[in-house]
Amino acid sequence: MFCVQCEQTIHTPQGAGCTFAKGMCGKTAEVSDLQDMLVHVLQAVSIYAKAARTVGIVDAEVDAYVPQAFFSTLTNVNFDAARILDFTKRAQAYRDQLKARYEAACAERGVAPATLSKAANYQLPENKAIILSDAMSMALNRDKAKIGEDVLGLRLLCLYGLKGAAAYMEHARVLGQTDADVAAKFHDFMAFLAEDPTEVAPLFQCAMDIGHLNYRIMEMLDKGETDTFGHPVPTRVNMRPVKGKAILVSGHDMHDLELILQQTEGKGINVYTNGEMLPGHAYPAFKKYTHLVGNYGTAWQNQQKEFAAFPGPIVMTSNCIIDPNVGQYADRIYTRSIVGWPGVTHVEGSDFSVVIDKALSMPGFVADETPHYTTTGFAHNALMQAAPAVIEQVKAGNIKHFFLIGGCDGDKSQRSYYTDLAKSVPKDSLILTLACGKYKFNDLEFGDINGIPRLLDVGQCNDAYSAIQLALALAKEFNCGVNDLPLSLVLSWFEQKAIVILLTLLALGVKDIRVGPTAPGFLTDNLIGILNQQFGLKLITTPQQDLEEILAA
Ligand code: FS2
Ligand code: SF4
Repeated sequence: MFCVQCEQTIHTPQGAGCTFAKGMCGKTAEVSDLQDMLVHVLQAVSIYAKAARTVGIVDAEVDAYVPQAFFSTLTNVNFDAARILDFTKRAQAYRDQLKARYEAACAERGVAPATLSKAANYQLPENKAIILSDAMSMALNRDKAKIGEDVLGLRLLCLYGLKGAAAYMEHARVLGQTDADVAAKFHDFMAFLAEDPTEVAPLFQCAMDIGHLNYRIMEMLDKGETDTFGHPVPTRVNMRPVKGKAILVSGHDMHDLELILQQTEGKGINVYTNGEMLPGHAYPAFKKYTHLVGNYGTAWQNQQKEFAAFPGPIVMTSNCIIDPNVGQYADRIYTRSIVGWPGVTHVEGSDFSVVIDKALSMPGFVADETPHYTTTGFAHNALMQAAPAVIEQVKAGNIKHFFLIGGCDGDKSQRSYYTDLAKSVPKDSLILTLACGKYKFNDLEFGDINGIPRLLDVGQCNDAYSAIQLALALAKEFNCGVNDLPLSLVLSWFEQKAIVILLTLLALGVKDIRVGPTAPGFLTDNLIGILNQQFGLKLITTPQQDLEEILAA
């Protein structure tokens, strides 16, 4: 196995990655190799989807399937070898159908089909041992000695960024948002990467193009969420348990949260959000569900302790899942969509009876705890409504700086940096936050500046879109560029959604972003140097040093 896609990978020597029997996340070598195979076959589908478009064939089912199955290869999404293999077989079936349709259309037009690469026509062997042996030759670092670490790093930057974009495409699709042009570009990138590119410039361009594409995808997802559930409104959320039976919903999928709320109504079950579901409380469509009582737990890395203590079933609608056997709750955690853990019940379709029955059979919380609140829901509409007051305070000199401190959480001790930074920013600063990294400080009291809360939780990782909208609006008001604003972005990364958000910000020209807690293992010092030179991208140091530099700039 070779996997270097997340922050917890093995860093010594630089770029080493997880290469033994199991990754640091618990992914087995078998699952990792099968995921490499899945990526390979999905790229073959994309090669044919691209070719098919030249003869007018656009298949919406294929366009949806490729990013959906690709999503299963992100960190902490699917650890189930049997399901990864099923996804691969289905991908091959789609490839074969497209190939047949493409060749028939060419014959009909009297043109010769394009000569496509060997990779496009790979045939999955019947025997699993042979599949695994083939998969080993598809390891992402297979030609590292030939191409060098920088080219490999750039290929991985593109591939991992594209994985993040695929995840957001799937989240958008669930909410009815698809776009054939976006799908076409997505297939183009998959096909490009399947060719094992070796030139630095086109790879850099590809990374930026993926960033631009993801901006459009985040816009689609935002539309899907706000059209379906309304525009988030600032909402106080209780972070302590309430007496009664309980279901916990984690991940990013608001559609699943809605289904669970509908099906539990009147059944005497309280529903709690976890991790990235917290912003769900802010959507108007969920306000009518009084049994959506609060948020339980913090970010993904604490789930083995927190889920073990939760007296009800847990639904993982997307990333991040980690080994449920450690906390002995594998019999009451349920996976959805592309999420998988071997032996854990997977709920297909829209019927959550199995989860509801489990909740009814369990004790739930026996007593209320003293409430403790956090506030979420400062997505773009709420931010725009607050913008005139914010601008007034900026002009009056009461707000001097904006910090965006957000991204993924994780278990490295260096991540206390983000708590310390949030606590140390000057009192005349506003802090915007998003994604699960907010749990490093969203239970703290930051006060307000003349009625404007100093901590503004924008939402999930994909709600970076809202933060970008605010930055654009402020830049317009002050007649300057986004980089001229007193706005500093200090991001924490963990998995591939964060990589694509970083690419999006870079593609939009946002400069001087700080990233931590460590550099991605797949980026060489050389590549970090280039990103620093071109975009001013920096790694975090200490809160004091970074703050001094930011405020002096
Ligand atoms: Fe946090 Fe995990 Fe949001 Fe990431 S719950 S690190 O997948 O996408 O953020
Ligand atoms: Fe290692 Fe991260 Fe890959 Fe898991 S996802 S195998 S921890 S690099």
